[in-house]
Amino acid sequence: MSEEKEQEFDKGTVVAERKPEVKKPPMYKVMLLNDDYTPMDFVVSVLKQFFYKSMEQATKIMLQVHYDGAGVAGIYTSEIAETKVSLVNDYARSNGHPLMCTMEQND
Ligand code: TYC
Repeated sequence: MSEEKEQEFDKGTVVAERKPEVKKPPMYKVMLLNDDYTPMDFVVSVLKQFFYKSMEQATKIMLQVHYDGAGVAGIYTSEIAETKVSLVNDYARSNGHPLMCTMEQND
């Protein structure tokens, strides 16, 4: 029975609230790490192609990684995050760049 239906049957009786039956899945930050060799425009193209960032957003994230050492490309469920990490690392390697993409749980 839906929660709405149950409330109708309760007819104004005060009932304890139930905890939600579905839990949010753990989420993972997909990170890009800085290095001294990958060209900036390659990193920007990765952020556009794999993380659907605009030119502006991609440039901002790339510069954050360049100056701070790491930055968040996106936040996803485990399977999607794992897939992004593999695709980006394979793409960087097949283009001869050492760019590293990793994931870490977002709390
Ligand atoms: N530091 C690189 C350079 O100066 C640029 C760069 C940015 C590399 C972000 C990796 O994830 C990265 N060419």
